[in-house]
Amino acid sequence: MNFSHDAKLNELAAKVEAGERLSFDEGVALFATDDLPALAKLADTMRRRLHGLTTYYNVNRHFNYTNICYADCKFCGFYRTPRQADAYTHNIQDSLRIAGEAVREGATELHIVGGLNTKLPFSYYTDLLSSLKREYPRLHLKAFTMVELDHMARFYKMADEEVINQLMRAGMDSCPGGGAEIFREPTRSMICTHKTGGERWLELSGKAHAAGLKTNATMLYGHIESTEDRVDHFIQLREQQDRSGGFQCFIPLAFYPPGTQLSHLPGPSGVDSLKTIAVSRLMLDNFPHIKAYWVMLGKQLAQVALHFGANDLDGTITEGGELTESYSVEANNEVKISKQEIVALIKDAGFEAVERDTLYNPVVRETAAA
Ligand code: V47
Repeated sequence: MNFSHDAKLNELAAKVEAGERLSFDEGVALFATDDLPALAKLADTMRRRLHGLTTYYNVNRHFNYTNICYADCKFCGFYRTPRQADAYTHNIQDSLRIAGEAVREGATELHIVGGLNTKLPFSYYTDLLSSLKREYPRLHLKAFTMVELDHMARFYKMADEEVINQLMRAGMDSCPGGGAEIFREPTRSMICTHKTGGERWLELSGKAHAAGLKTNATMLYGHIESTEDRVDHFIQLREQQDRSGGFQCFIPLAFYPPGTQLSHLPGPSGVDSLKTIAVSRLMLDNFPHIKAYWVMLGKQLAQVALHFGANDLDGTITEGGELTESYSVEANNEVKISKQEIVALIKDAGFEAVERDTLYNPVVRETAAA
């Protein structure tokens, strides 16, 4: 089927239709195309084969337990040093209050992440999880990135498996996909010198999967990385998924420059974001879900991204997420969307909205307003 003025894209369309895996060079070629409608069609073909018209969202809340972090990543506007006036660490009481609000608003998931804070004992993390689980046993705790797990293993001198097992016993149900950034060197070291390396991030994902956890994966794009860095990132994730199989969802994160050490950069354009979503859908043939994260894309671009291969809009999120509040491209950093608004975005784009839990099971509510 020829539907593009780009001959290479027509060749790749045949491969995608036959369900064949795309190579590194083909990923680079997809990014190079100017035929955006044809790229959208290709990614949408794959998305519809996997999910039909179903587009997922969830009712969740982000909880950032501390903003104190020693990693000093150049792209991050969230972290503080312990002496800064607005540095904080939430205690268990704060956490229970925030989780309680989330549950009353109908949240099925609490997304828990924080900085690398050397003042905390390991028991801080297990107490946090077990208190939340005790009080709200039905709330899914999607907690700690591979970077936090790596920090715990090294700082508390524990085996990776021991860290994972103890956190699981305390109540960790799955892990979010943060901290992946860009795996390839030298780019990774240029933007996050002191962070867990790419290989180690992937190794820990494999160990989390082996322990029975589902995890997500992200990629931070639109800063200093090259097209080759992005495609390499997809291939490394795809190979890890072949090995361990526990990734649920890929989330491309559009770089938001204000307040960071890279604030002079423009961030990605709308076209670049749509291409990145589409190419990730096509390259990550063993990832079930691609999320258009509206907080970083903006609601309108996230809606359009549903036609470029994305099948998930993430969640209602609501306040209490200091990390996301300082990032959002939405007016006045407003990180808020109602369930009705997210459903309307999906329907208006021509898709069917399905509320999911963290593990992509449909959520059935007793009342429409719940
Ligand atoms: O790891 C940091 C990114 C991530 C900036 O798993 C930035 O469902 C843009 O991982 N501009 C944290 N992005 C967020 C994250 C996430 C979000 C939503 C859902 C899930 C999930 C995971 O945010 C960090 C980093 O890659 N980030 N600074 C910035 N200035």
